[in-house]
Amino acid sequence: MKKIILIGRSEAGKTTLTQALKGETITYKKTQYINYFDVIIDTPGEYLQTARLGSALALYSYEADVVGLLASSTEPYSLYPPNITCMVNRDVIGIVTKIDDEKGNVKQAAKWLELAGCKTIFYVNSKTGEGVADILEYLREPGDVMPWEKEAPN
Ligand SMILES: Nc1nc2c(ncn2[C@@H]2O[C@H](COP(=O)(O)OP(=O)(O)O)[C@@H](O)[C@H]2O)c(=O)[nH]1
Ligand SMILES: [Mg+2]
Repeated sequence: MKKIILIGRSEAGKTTLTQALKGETITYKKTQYINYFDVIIDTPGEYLQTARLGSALALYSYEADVVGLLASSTEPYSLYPPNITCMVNRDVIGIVTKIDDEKGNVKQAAKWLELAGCKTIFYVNSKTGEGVADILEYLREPGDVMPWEKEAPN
């Protein structure tokens, strides 16, 4: 699996998504599976909340194959400057979290991630695991067997 680093403000849902991706349990086509991939680097939100976001991103992204920029549906404004992705020598994907929140605005969060430069955007509810399998598929490399593809034990 490719390794992803998660960036986002405090409360964006990085740690919860990390748990969901590491797969305490993940939901795929309505069935739950346990996942054992160790594919994630969780970061403190403070990186995003400083003026030096660009250099922090550039530095830490070297540890990973993919950078995931998070925006939750409930964020009041975006902390991402336009086209921040050009600072990073890695693939950058956008991840909208808390898509289940009634007070959230999923479209607005996705727009902010697009403005930041994300070409691909994923949508997740880390609490139920909805959408999490799509990110794992994106991180998949040739030869990787996904948890839901393993044969059921007899
Ligand atoms: N409803 C809902 N709540 C979420 C989701 N992801 C995270 N949360 C909640 O949002 C809060 C902050 O999440 P956390 O993962 O600690 O954010 P972090 O600061 O970015 O690591 C916690 O109370 C989580 O339970 C989600 O997809 N849906
Ligand atoms: Mg956290």
